Amino acid sequence: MKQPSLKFVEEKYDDETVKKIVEQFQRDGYAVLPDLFQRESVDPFVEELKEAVHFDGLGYTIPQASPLHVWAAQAPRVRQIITPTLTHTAASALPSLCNTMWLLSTQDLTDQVPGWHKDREPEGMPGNEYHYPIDAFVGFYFDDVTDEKGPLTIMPGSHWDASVTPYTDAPKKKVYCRKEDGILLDQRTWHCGRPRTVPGMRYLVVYAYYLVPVHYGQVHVMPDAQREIWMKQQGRLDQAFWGGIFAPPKEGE
Ligand SMILES: O=C(O)CCC(=O)C(=O)O
Ligand SMILES: [Fe+2]
Repeated sequence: MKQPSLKFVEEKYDDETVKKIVEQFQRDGYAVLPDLFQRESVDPFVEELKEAVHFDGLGYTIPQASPLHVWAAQAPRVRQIITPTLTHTAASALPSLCNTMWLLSTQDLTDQVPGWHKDREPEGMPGNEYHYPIDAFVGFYFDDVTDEKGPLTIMPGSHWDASVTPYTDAPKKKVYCRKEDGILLDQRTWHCGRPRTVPGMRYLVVYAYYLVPVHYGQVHVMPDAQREIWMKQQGRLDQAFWGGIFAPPKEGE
């Protein structure tokens, strides 16, 4: 396949913008990441997604081998914002893409639109002091989101204040982004999707990022002996121990 049509804004955010985004992320548990893509390139990309989507009998999917699957994950401004989002010690760790999830729905097929939930539990915040999350997600809707298109809805502050839950009167906030934006989310917040109420597909891809301890510019090659062991592991504990976040490729692949 030719290169996907989606084009990135290459220019990095200035320091003031990074500071504002990180402050909002820490306070509210989310922030819109503006202008990640060149706006006029988004619709042609959505046309390519439309071509790639197929119905597997249960729901809509995009083949994992399609270059479209992970293309948007590399937006330079997303890569820039992940490190200060997850640590104040920028020199010590590099951002890495650790999960990709497509959630495709229509007015009539809403199974992939989640109700209120948290993706992560707070990692111990008894005094409501802030702790960095160990990973963060960025969601792309590739659309100018309105009420009819199903905005992400979140409870600001619920990532650090356990008394803020959907079962209280605490405020719920719909997050509207434009097609060239993404939404950075702390997965410890209470949040939900909303179904689209007009014809067409609700596209959402969620990329999760974490920081890997790659110090002093060195990327290590896995020793052959470790690879041999990793390839043979079945259980998730052993797969993660030997290989990190991803399960090993099957032998021969
Ligand atoms: O559908 C949405 O807008 C939210 C999706 C979501 O909660 C998730 O991917 O964890
Ligand atoms: Fe979620």
